[in-house]
Amino acid sequence: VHNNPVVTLLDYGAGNVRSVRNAIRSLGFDIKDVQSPKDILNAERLIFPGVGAFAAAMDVLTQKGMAEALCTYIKNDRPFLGICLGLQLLFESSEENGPVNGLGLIPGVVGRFDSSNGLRVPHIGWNALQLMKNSEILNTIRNNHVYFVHSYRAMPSDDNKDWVSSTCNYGDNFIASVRRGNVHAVQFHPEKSGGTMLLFLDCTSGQVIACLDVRTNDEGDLVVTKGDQYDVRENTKENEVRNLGKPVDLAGKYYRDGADEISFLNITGFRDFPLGDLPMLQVLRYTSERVFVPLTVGGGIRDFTDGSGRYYSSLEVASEYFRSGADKVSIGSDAVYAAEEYIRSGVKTGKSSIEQISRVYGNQAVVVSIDPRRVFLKNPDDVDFKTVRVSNPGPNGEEYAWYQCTVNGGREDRQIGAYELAKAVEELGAGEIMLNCIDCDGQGKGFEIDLIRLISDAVNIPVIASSGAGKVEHFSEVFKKTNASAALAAGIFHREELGIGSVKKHLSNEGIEVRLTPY
Ligand code: 1PR
Repeated sequence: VHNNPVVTLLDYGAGNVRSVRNAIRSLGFDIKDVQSPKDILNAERLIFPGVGAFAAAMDVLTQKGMAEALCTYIKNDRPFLGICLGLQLLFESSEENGPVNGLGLIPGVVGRFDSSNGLRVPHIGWNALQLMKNSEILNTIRNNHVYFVHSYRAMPSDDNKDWVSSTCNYGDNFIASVRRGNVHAVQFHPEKSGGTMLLFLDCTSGQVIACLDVRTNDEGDLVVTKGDQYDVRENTKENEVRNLGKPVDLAGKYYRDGADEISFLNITGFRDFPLGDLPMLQVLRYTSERVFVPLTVGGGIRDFTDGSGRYYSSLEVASEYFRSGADKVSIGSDAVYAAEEYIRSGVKTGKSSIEQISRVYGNQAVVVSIDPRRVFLKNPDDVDFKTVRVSNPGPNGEEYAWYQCTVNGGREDRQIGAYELAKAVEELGAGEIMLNCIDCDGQGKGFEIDLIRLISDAVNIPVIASSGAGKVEHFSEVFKKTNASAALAAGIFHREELGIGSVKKHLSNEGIEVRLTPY
């Protein structure tokens, strides 16, 4: 019998470590899960992919007696790799919901990035490392470009300079990795950094995201579909759901083509209970086995009572998505209700899906998907919502517009604008905004620049521009004219009118930094 070498994995159950598991397996290791402190002490090599919030992780580690075992293991210079929060926990304390004490192995306090001068937080994206000392694990990363997603970071100082093996610049120079003897920890996500097979040529400021709208067709098969202003049915007598392919296959193709992230939207999630929708969970499981860039999933994230009266919180729904392989969840309708309630009462109840999920999994795991419709106005004072002077006047010469939010896949209008919603959800703890526009969806005429500029200037969290891409120039336009961090498209990729590679090549030629892949 051939036994694979074993990696011991410390997974305390607070989030998605599926991609770490898959990456470990793809390198030919078997995984042994830590059940007790003894498993830590006996590990031959230990990987600790920290997920969730600092305080919650420390609580679990302390309660289970694992904090002490970890300290002993690390002090004995046993082979160790901490990832993300698995790096932060090694420090003395964190300001995240704190101060909260950490394991205290490395001098320093983990603090939040300072967003007061316009820096977007969380820091999400591919960035270059500045190597400070030799660390074999960094040598496997070509051109030093790696994927980060975090709001908190530790800073290099005289006290911890023995540890720091690389730094990265985002607003300030923070610790990207540490190394002492056999102990390694990284703030970035090696399991999401394309593996060693990807050639990173430059650092990103424009990310390209492929979006897969998924739903069950009339035959009961889960298909990737695509709307025309959100109408996904064909214009035929049968009126069938447009079918553009299989979700797992397409996600794999887009990953190989160089997508920086893949989004799945379960577009009928607002009416079907997603935990009843096992195929979607299966899609995530399969995809995360072969796609090593971040996966976002949305649709139906809200509190729910099923047919038998069993209540599920939105947190439970999201947890199931994370366990199945999602890195982030995207909330549509429920974010609108939460924002309306927050604006009305001025009170953060802590109970909304955004607050619950970000508290446990961190802000960077919570995306809010906005589905606005443009409403032209003759006079900006006609509404109480934020308006813009439009670049292209409306059908009756209107020079202004506001962007009205909708719920249930655009089926119901609400009395809240995209601007008001974006500000409110940022305050409630959303870490990113996926900004669609129903008018532009599927039209191929370009992104709604006025809207994207309005929102990307209004918030400090990253904004993904979505809806309307039809040619490569639309991508460069949105990065040049707005502060969007990423551009998302669906139809043109599904219909193979444009490849992700050619979009990135164009962006690069236009002087916009992208992560290029060797394919
Ligand atoms: O409300 O939390 O259950 O979430 C539902 C999610 O499903 C929301 O994120 C909402 O945007 C999405 N959704 C609902 N109905 C539709 C539909 O099309 N009928 N799809 C829908 C939204 C829009 C974009 C699309 C871009 C780019 N899809 O994601 O991919 O517009 O398209 P293009 O490049 O072809 O122009 P909840």
